[in-house]
Amino acid sequence: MSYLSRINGPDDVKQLTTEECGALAKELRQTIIDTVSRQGGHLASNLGNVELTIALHRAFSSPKDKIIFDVGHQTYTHKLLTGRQAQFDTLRSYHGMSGFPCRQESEHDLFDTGHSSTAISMALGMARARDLQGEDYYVVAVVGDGALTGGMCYEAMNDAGSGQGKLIVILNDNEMSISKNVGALSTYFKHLRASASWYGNKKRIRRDLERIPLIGSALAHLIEQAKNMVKSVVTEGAMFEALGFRYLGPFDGHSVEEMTHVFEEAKQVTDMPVLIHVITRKGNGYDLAERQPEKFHGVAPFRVENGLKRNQSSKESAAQAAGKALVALGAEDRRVVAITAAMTGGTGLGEFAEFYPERFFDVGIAEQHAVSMAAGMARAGLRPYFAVYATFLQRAYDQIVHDVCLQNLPVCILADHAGLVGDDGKTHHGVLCVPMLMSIPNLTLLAPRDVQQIRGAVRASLGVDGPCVLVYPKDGIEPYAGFDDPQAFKVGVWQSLQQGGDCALLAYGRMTKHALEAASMLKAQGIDAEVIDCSSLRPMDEACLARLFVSRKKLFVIEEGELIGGFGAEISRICVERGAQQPVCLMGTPNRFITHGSVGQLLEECGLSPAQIADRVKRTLAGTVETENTNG
Ligand SMILES: Cc1ncc(C[n+]2csc(CCOP(=O)(O)OP(=O)(O)O)c2C)c(N)n1
Repeated sequence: MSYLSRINGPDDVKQLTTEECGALAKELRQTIIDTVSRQGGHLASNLGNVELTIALHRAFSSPKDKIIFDVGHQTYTHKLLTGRQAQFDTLRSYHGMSGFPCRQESEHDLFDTGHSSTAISMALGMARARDLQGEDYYVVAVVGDGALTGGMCYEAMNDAGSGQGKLIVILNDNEMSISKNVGALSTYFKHLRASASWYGNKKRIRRDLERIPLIGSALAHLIEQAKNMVKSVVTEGAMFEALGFRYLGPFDGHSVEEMTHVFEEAKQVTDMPVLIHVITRKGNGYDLAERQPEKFHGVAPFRVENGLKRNQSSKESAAQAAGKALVALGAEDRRVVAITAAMTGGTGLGEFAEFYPERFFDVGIAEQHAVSMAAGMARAGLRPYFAVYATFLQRAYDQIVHDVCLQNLPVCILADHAGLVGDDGKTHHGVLCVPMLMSIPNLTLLAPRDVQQIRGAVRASLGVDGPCVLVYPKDGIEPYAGFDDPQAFKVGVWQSLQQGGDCALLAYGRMTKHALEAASMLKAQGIDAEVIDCSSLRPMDEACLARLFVSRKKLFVIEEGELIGGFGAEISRICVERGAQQPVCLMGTPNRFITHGSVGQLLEECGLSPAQIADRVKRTLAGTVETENTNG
């Protein structure tokens, strides 16, 4: 019987000897590799923290003690040790287990998270609530060195450092964010890590001293204490100490014994917060991931023997199309610079970084800073492009409003992963992107329908003398036959892709294709629908709108985004304002957080497949549609 199958919860982990924990770690790694190779997911980070998580569940008593994982992409071992083995093979699938912490799944998950650098704030909040309510438990935040490039961590540490006790921050330092970690802090951590070799020596010396009869143990303890004091106060962890934390480390994050011991030690410090610096190796235990941790950070299903994707696709992704277009723009205009917040590969900026390293900036996981820095660059004469996933852009809302749009600066944001993203689920969908941006003055908002139009829109954005955001989905959509002229993209111009007198379907992004498909289904049923690609969300095509109002055709607005405050809502507002004499029907994502699954399954859940669109149009025109509740 395997050790893992005997673990029904953290109490069972506590029963294991150190050697048994070693065997358990092996089984956990194998389970994670097998499952992720079938389901896709975050591999390298989860292989890196197996022992760390075992030790956490040995030293602390979850759910009484609160363990909060920053981001939450590295919680597979935690899930497997907290009673969720049976569901693990449904990881990230529709109605299956979430790839991130999920409160609905387990009392051991404290927040549903997926965005970085929030754990210390949440932990401090819980610690304060505990103290105020006279309760007694430990609160632990597990934070990566990548996450520690996010400014919120320092806001939280600055706040906690004024004396918050029984708050433990574990810095899981693997030198990697998704790619190599960046900035002055990563250099600082390197210095701290250099003393890890000292720690190895210390263990050996301690072992030797302990062999001395009678006084050996006490002597070793004394020397260790003195060394620890000198070590942390004089050199190591000075930055954390200055923030009011007791710094312990660095320690070997792959030794369950060492970790358990250190965590127990940290529990004794009750009058100030503690930061424990742990060194781990991303991808540990799977050779391919150890050698290419960036490639194996987040993976689609792959073959374990060679690491190759199970479903190879030669299709160009939206990010690749945007990245290539930016490289071309960079060749023509030296003012063009590119910015990423720790997502070079994901946002398609790899080639730009290679071609123009001096014009490429990875600022760390710091979206707010990225936007304000771009404002500075634009103010001083550059044309900055910040490529970012739509969901992470939420964080920089005020910077977009205050630092960019209020100043009317030519900053261009490439908002990738807009709409539904699929298996990463509710923390990662970019369905709030359009509503979030729709109302900001001065902003040009473009939503190209396919990779060809993305190229056209990137090019067109350089001609926009003010703030501009391009939104496009995660998946690349190949140009549709007959509509693939890259020069055709014009700001403020909509394109009628198909004529039809019975009604008009207005769509943007991925939904344009669905509208076309729906229109051909309707045609087969005798309904002629015009299909309009509204890729310029702001400014709108006033001439086209005026024509539609005169025609009195029923309007159907179809968008892969939140209905409230979205493009359709704005069209409705304009209709009311201008006294338009026709009904408007809106289709979009409902006002709730949408689960994980394939994009197709999720679109279906939201009623946005071509067949569902056609059906809704048909029923509406026939007057048989019931009022649909969009707030569910
Ligand atoms: C606000 C935000 N921006 C970007 C990301 C994408 N992201 C997920 S994990 C990650 C790297 C995290 O690195 P680290 O904290 O060191 O954890 P590791 O994966 O190395 O264990 C990034 C950039 C995110 N989750 N949240």
